[in-house]
Amino acid sequence: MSGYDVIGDVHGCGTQLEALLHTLGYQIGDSAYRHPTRQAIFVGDLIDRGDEQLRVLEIVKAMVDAGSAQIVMGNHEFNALAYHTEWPSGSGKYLRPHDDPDNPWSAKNTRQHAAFLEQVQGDYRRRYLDWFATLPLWLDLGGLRVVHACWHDDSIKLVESRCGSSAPFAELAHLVAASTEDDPLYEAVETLLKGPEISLVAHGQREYLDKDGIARDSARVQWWHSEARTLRDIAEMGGGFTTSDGEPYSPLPELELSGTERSYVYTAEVPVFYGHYWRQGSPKHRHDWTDYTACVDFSAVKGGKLTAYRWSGETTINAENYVTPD
Ligand SMILES: [Mn+2]
Repeated sequence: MSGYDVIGDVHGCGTQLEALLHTLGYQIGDSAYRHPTRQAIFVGDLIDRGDEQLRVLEIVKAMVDAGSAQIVMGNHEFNALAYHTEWPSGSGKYLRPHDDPDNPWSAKNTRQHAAFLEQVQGDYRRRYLDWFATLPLWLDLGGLRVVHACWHDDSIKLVESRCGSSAPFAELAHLVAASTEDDPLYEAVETLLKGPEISLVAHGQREYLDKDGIARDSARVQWWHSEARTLRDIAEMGGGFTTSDGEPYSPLPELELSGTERSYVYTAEVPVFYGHYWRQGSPKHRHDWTDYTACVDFSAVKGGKLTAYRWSGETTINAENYVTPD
């Protein structure tokens, strides 16, 4: 093996996936795409939104089964598992609520999952849900690391000590715990699959309106900025520059972070690749990568390009190694 091609969130974009695999030099064999000397790694979120989800699942599972790819779980694979798991058994309730008139999130969860429900049915659905349950939450391959949203040592240690595995959801009890808000496993899995957030209100700041006009009291943590030391450095507010009262949002203060907040900042000197963050435009902007972190999600299903990072043993990220389809 001469290296790995880390492929961003596919979100059901089958045509783009095949174009990218061709650009990277993968060829279809009897059962799966392969490269003579390299292996693909998927960062999760194969499903959600796009209209070729079944095709994408067929391509990627065949590659994983053939040993020509590896994959980590994304938040949408996790959500699908929870959506389709009835708990307690026989209750008509699900770990991710739906068809539940008493639960205000019920209809939203079904709307978000509609494309999968429509496209992946019957035996196929069972087959791919069973496969999702086997996916690891992270991969540590020595010279590089891969996770869907955030590499966080404390969360990884918690999953390992609690579940004894990086792929905990073949056991139903772990899926139940990870769907229970006050369980520490819930927090750890949220951090790895959705990324950490920081409370602005707890730091004396006001709520802000995000790009969809929704009032928010917390911001995304820019865990990839190894130099981040203060609230201003670390908080990412998704285009929110107005308070929830419609006033301009003043710059965040340079407040010190707590120990837990600081623990999210990635300071290891091992390249880590992640998706999840819906980056826009060219992958070569410095915002999207640092010496040791590289985002590979460039919004394939929202008009961006499905993107890979071609890693060949380098010890620091080189933005020239991002690849998009020809
Ligand atoms: Mn995601």
